[in-house]
Order: sequence, then structure tokens, then C-alpha cells
Amino acid sequence: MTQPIRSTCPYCGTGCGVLLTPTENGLEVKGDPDHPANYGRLCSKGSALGETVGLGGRLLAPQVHGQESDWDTALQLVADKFAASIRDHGPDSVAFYLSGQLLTEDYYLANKLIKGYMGTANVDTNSRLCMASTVAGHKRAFGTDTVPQTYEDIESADLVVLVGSNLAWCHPVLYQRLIAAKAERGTKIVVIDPRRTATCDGADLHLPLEAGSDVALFNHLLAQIYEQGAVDAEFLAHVNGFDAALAAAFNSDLSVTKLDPDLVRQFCNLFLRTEKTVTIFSQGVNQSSAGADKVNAILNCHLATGRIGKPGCGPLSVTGQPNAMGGREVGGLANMLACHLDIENAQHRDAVQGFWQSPCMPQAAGLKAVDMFRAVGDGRIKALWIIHTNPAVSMPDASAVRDAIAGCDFVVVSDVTGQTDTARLADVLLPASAWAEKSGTVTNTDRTISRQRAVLPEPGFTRPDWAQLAEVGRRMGWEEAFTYASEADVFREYAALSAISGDLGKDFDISGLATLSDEAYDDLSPTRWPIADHKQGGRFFADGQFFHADGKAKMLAVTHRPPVARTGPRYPFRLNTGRVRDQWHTMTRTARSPRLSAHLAEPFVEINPTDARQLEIKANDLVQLKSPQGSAVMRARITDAVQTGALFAPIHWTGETAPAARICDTVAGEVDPVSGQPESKASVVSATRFQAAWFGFAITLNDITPQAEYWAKAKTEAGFRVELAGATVPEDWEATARAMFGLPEADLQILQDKKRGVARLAFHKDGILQAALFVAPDPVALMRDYAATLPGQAAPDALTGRAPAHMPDPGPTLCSCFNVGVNTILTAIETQGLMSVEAIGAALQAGTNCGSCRPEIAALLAQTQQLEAAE
Ligand SMILES: Nc1nc2c(c(=O)[nH]1)N[C@H]1C(S)=C(S)[C@@H](COP(=O)(O)OP(=O)(O)OC[C@H]3O[C@@H](n4cnc5c(=O)[nH]c(N)nc54)[C@H](O)[C@@H]3O)O[C@H]1N2
Ligand SMILES: Nc1nc2c(c(=O)[nH]1)N[C@H]1C(S)=C(S)[C@@H](COP(=O)(O)OP(=O)(O)OC[C@H]3O[C@@H](n4cnc5c(=O)[nH]c(N)nc54)[C@H](O)[C@@H]3O)O[C@H]1N2
Ligand code: SF4
Ligand SMILES: [Mo]
Repeated sequence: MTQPIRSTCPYCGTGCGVLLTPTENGLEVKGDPDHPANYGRLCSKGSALGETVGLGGRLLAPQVHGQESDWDTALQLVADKFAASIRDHGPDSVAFYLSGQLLTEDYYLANKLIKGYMGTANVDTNSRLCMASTVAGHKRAFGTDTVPQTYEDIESADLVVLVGSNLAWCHPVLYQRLIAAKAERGTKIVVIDPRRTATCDGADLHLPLEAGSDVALFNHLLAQIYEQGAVDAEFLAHVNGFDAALAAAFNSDLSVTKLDPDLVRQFCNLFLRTEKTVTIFSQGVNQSSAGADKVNAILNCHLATGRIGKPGCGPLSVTGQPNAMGGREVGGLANMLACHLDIENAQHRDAVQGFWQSPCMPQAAGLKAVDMFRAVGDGRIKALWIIHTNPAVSMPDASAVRDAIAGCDFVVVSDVTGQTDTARLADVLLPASAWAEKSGTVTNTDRTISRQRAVLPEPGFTRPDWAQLAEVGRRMGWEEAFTYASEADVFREYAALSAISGDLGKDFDISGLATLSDEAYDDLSPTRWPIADHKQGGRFFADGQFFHADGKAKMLAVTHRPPVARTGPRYPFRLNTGRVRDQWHTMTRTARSPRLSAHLAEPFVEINPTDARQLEIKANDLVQLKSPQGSAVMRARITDAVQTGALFAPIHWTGETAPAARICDTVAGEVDPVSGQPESKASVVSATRFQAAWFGFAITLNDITPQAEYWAKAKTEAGFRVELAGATVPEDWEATARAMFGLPEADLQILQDKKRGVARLAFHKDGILQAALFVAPDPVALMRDYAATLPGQAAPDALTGRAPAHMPDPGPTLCSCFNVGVNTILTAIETQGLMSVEAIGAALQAGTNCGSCRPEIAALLAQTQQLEAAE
């Protein structure tokens, strides 16, 4: 029996440790019981990692202009094009766009190459869309971008306030740690979110505030802290700006939150009463034109009460991506230098340049993401390298960004697959080694540095991102600066550089790791920074020592500003966007897992029942959203989880999976003036029923790319399932279906009623079902989850679309670990009288492994109990 290899989950910033064992057909994945982030737990996405490592769809060799090429040709072309652009148009004519999913070693080299050698600060990252407001807020309050707290604080707090964070779905293991602590010590949980989310199922209080009004709420809290004598006068000796912040708080108008004053009173009382309070915040805070102010409004309350950096007590920004924190540390953002040093500080610049012995160093911040893609669009940037991110989908005003990339003179994309909306636009496509094949380090939310270790061989001609960058550096003439024996070599250099940061009085110092041997690097166990002679791990700020020049913290006077885009007669809805439990961003990896795809198989928009009624939108209709930027079509989910006037849509679907549902096409590129972070959660749109002439549902053994105004594809165990809709009914369903499925000759069974607009077609080869299409003038009613199991089987009755009596339809998967569907759970509740999540677990196993679905099981229970009460 081979020993499992310890590594780190490549998804969220929780940074769970995993134990990996290669198997015949993939990878066995278990939670690492010794990792301090998860102590053995994993969520649904982490548990399904083994299903995502297959080579289907992988990019295995470089491509130049769509033709397979070799590394020598491809990298020489990259080096030549970047050099020519710098020579002819200056350094600011080139740019890198990076990702918080890069390993620290990749990220460090990219930053060194472009800032120190190419001589431009035009390097930004998807962290601009993610953590930039927190970075700005931390720097304004603390003098540097420090997360003071640790995960243990979640467990030792008596009150946890979640602001704009759907922790249950986005940091499920942290949520489980919180819920376990609640069971043990009765931790109170408050959720501040305009939308009722799965996270609210574990909450004592939910404040459904008006989108974008967090500053007003926390200003009110600050005023209450003062009025009710909860200020920590002693701690205030370490804080500047109290009076101005308080004056702004007293000038603030709580009514813009539109919250029930009684709810606000309950929240304030809890906060005032509870010393051990942790405030967790995430994208509901960051992704706002007032994001940095929201962060400071929260930090103000912690500074005023002296509740910071103590056990169970302080503000905790949860990072999204696995190495979002590492990216902040290496200076991936256009306005940062490596190791928390500032590009605008001459002393910092000189120190870093001196360390690198580099020929140049930009004197000012470069273009931030939104401005960068505008510069790509108007031709100022002529050579662009995109690594480990999919901006043609994830940037606001995504269709404009897609056009900008398409029109750029020279675009390089490094990815693990060529099948992304961005990769399809590349002049040079570089095949990256993927998570299970590459080695390096990542830093999670609570500053713990963990190793990611390679367990599978690098397939085809793939190479790790850092090696691609180093080779381009060498080919551009900086042989010595970019020659590294290994990723350990890169890491040692980076750790050595961080000593400068420590010497300059900054927080980020891992110089204790600068002389790690290769073996020690390989064996590195999870370690929280700082790692230096003078300080090891732990928390920051309880001692009142901050990083502004005078050593004090700063409270900021902040004033409520509503979202930039205003609703009105033309665009009456406020569009909120975010994540679902089982998909990761643009789905290039999670959509490969049938289990994960079964949770929510189609893009959707949540709409309040009152609005739906008014717009004559019924359940399962398609809805068309239009904004000044673009439009999107997705399935209606009618629910009072969203308020009237508000819509919520997930961010995950793309040109590859549902081309009409690229939600960022409708999102405006408005940014926070302080952080440059886009307001991804508060666009304005109109909503109408999408007038489809026909609706379809297809199942197929083989992958297909349909032609229809609307389609959405999801992987199943048996193949794929596809939702379809069109504006005009095709002349001949047989011809249409044969073309769509690529089955010109398969045997056809067909049932058709042209008058009613109903058609059902099944295609068999040698008695085995290849594909089937179900068409109706209304959303197709069918046992989808049953039908999806049929391709590849002898299924003579496929056209009924109905499960035989002995095989009940399980419904959409709720528990992805044990594949338990909603209907199965509902039936068990009804027939077995199950009353608790535990009882359901005992009966069906649902919720007993990773636990990610427990909030939804609880919601199902509550729903059925409510129904019973109403009967
Ligand atoms: N399953 C899954 N998990 C993930 C990811 C994923 O793709 N899938 N991505 C990871 C990444 S990179 C990130 S950044 C994190 C994001 O993690 P989260 O920030 O928790 O996730 P989101 O769904 O983007 O948004 C959180 C909540 O903000 C709310 N919100 C919107 N506007 C406001 C507002 O004005 N005020 C307040 N208080 N709340 C508001 C939304 O309704 C939403 O519920 O998740 C990480 N984890
Ligand atoms: N409207 C709206 N927009 C948003 C958000 C929102 O909440 N609302 N959230 C924003 C946030 S917080 C984030 S973090 C972004 C995320 O958005 P993106 O970063 O664009 O999304 P990903 O799908 O994570 O893109 C990662 C890409 O890297 C590729 N990849 C995987 N492994 C490797 C590797 O080892 N090397 C290389 N080179 N490539 C690899 C994947 O195939 C994929 O194409 O979206 C942002 N956009
Ligand atoms: S919570 Fe889930 S997605 Fe996040 S790191 Fe842990 S296992 Fe991975
Ligand atoms: Mo993110």
C-alpha cells in the first residue's frame, strides 16, 4: 500500500489539506486529519477532486494560432513579441493578467519578470475582482494588508457576524467548524446579506439589508458602541481618527438599509454585549463601489471596541481563491510590490530592485483589471499574457472584455484546457500542468502556508506556470535572474526577499524559510506566517502595534454611497451575482464531475414571487435579463430568498456550457474609486419572460454543441444532459436532432404531435440508447434525473421519459457524496416521519460525509414542517 501524499485543495481559500493516493482510474482524495485548516474535513468540491483529474479536454501541447506547436517555437514567439512591443511602444504596452489560483512560486516569478525586468507595473490579477477592497481597507486601517485572526477564533467566538459571506457554500469547511462550535458553546450567528442563503439556515439572526448599504449599518453600530459605552478607551490610545469616524457615524442614516429597526437593535445588542465577536466578511463587502469603505466601517467597530487580534475576537476577511493571500503577499496587484511593500514608496522600490539586481522598476502603480482591459480594447496594450484565469467570462462587461482580447495584437493564454472562452482567443496557448501534477506553496485565509505536492505525472508536454515564465525571462535575455533549479529555489529567493520587508517594519516576513533545503521544502508542514526570528505565526494587533508610520491604527470617516448604477423604469431590477455550492467559477474543473453537476444543473436567476407574478413569469420559464452592457437568458427560480426588486444569478456558466447565460455580460464595469474593485453585485437590469417557441431537454452519450438561442449542458454519469429553447420551431425535428447529436444513421424512435408542438425522439445503435430529445411548447416536464441515467443502456422505453414504478425519480442531487436526490429525501421525510438532519443521515446517509448539504437538508425539513403546520 503506497502512502498517501499530503497536498492542498485547489479551490477555496479555506485551504484544506488533502491526502492523495493515485489509483488506476484517477485519484483517491481524503481530508488530511492533521491539517489545521480542516482536520480531516472536506466539502463536496474537495471530496470530488478525484473526478476532475482525467485528461479529457486537457491541453497537452502548445498551440500557435490554433495549430499544435512545440515549446521552443511557442516560447520564443512570446519572448520576441513582448520584447518587440516594449522596444517599439515602451514597457507599458505589455501586461500580465494573473490569478489568485497561481502558486506562490508562479506568482512571484511573474511579478519579478514584469515589474523588475520588463519594467511595467501593468500586472493585475483576478484578485482585483475579489480581495482588492479588503487589501485597501486593511492598508488604510492597519498600514499594511494584514489578516489579524486565525481559524481558531471562529471556534472560540461567542458571536460570529457574517457580512456578505455565504460561508455554507463558499467556505463550507469553515462553516462546518462554526456550526460544530455553535453546537458546543452556543455561538450566536448573524448573517448580513440582502439574500436569504444556505448560510442563514444556521443563523440566529438574518439582516436582509438593502444592497450596498453596509456602511450605513456599521456606522449605526459604531454610534451605538459609543452611546452605550462599549468603547475601549485604553485601546483607542493606539488608534487615530476616532472622532472623525464617530462624527461620520452620527451623520449616517440607518434608513437606507431598509432594515426593520428591531432587527438592527437585536444585532447591535448582541454585538455590544459580546466581547468575543468575530466578523467574517467576503464578496458582499468587497465587490462594491464602496467596498473599501465597507471594510473600514467594519474595522472601525472592531478598533473602537479593541476587539482585534485576540482569541475569539476580531475581523476576519475570508479569501476566495486557494492562493489569494499568497498573491497579495508576492505583490500580484498593480499597486503592490513583493512582500507587502508598496510600489509608490521609493525606499521600498529601491530595496526590491536592489535585491533583484534588476535593470528597472516601475515608479508608479500599473493599470488595474478594469482599466487594463480597457487599455487592451483601445490598443494601448499590445501584448497580453493571461495565466490561470478566464477574464472573457469573469470580468464585468465580459463581452466587451472578450472583444478586447480578441482584438489585441498578441495574446498568450496559459491554461490546463483550450476549451475556455478566453483560451479560444489566444494567439499562443500554453499547456499548464494542473493541480495534481504541480508542486509549490499556497497561503490560505489565516496566513497558513501549505504545500501543494505533485502526485500525478505531467501529461503530454505540459509545464508548470513558473517554468513557462522563467523560460520567457531567459529568452528575453535575463538568463541569470530566471535560472532556477526547482520551485524550491524560487521559494527560497522569495523568502529571502521577505527579510527586507521585515527590516522595513512590515508584517510579511518569512525569512525563517530562506535557507530551507530541498528536502525541508518538500516536507514543509502547514505553517502560519510570520516566520522570522522576531515573530512566529500567531495573531496581530492585540498589543496595539500597527504598521502606519506612527505605529497606530486608523479609523476612517466613512459615508454611505449607494451602488453606482441606479434602478429606474428601464432597468428596474438590482442584479446580485455569486456562487453555488458545487461549482467553481467558470466550471473548467468542477463541471467535469457528474456528482457536482447534479446539484444545480442549469444557470438560473432567482426572482421574488411578487415580481414573477407581475412579469407573468412562471416556474421553469426562461427569463431574459438586459442591462446597458448586454443580455443573458436563464431559468427562473421563483423564491422569496430574494427581495422584490432584486435578482440573483450565479456566475458559473460560460460560452462552453451555456452561451446565452454569461451573466457578466450584463454586469457594469463600475469600480470602487479606492480599490479599483468592480461592483459585481449591484448591476441594474430589466427582466422579461423569454418568449421561446419551443423548449427541449436532451440526453446524450457523446458531448455535443447545440445550435439554439438557449442551451445549457451538464455532465452526467452516462454522458450529458442539455436544456434547450429556441425562438423558432425547426421544420424537421429529425434532421435537427440528428445534426445536433451527430447521429446521421442511428435508429430512430419518434413520437410527434405537430399541432401541439410536442416531439420525442430517441436514437439507438445496436439497441443501445445514444441520445434522446424531448420537445414541448412549454418547459419540458420530465423525470430529468432518471432520464439522464439512460444513455448507454438498452432503453426501449426512453421516450416515455418516466421511470418505471420500481425506480422512483431521485430528483436533483442534494447530497453529492452519496448521490441522494431531493425527492428521495422528501419521500423519506414523509414515509418515515424523519424530523432532523441526523435522522435523515441515519436513514439515507445524506449529509453524513462532507456535510456541505446539511444546510439544505435542514431547509427541506423546515419547508415540509411548515407545510404540515399550514395544513
Ligand atoms: N462553491 C464555491 N465556493 C467558492 C467559490 C466558487 O466559485 N464556488 N469561489 C471562491 C472565491 S474566489 C470567492 S471570492 C469566495 C466568495 O465567497 P462569498 O463572498 O461568500 O460568495 P458570493 O456568493 O460571491 O457572495 C456572498 C454574498 O454576498 C451577498 N451580497 C450581495 N450584495 C451584498 C451587499 O451589498 N451587502 C452584503 N452584506 N452582502 C451582499 C450575496 O447575496 C451573497 O450571498 O468563494 C470561494 N468559494
Ligand atoms: N459578476 C461577478 N463576477 C465575478 C465574481 C462575482 O461574484 N460576480 N467573482 C469574481 C471573483 S471573486 C473571482 S476570484 C473571479 C474568478 O474568475 P476566473 O479566475 O476567471 O475563473 P476560473 O474559472 O477560476 O479561471 C481559472 C482558469 O485557470 C485554468 N487553470 C486551472 N488550473 C490551472 C493551472 O494550474 N495553470 C493555469 N495556467 N491555468 C489553470 C482553468 O481551466 C480556468 O480557465 O471571478 C470574478 N467575477
Ligand atoms: S472548503 Fe472545500 S473547496 Fe474549500 S479548501 Fe476545503 S475542501 Fe476545498
Ligand atoms: Mo474570488
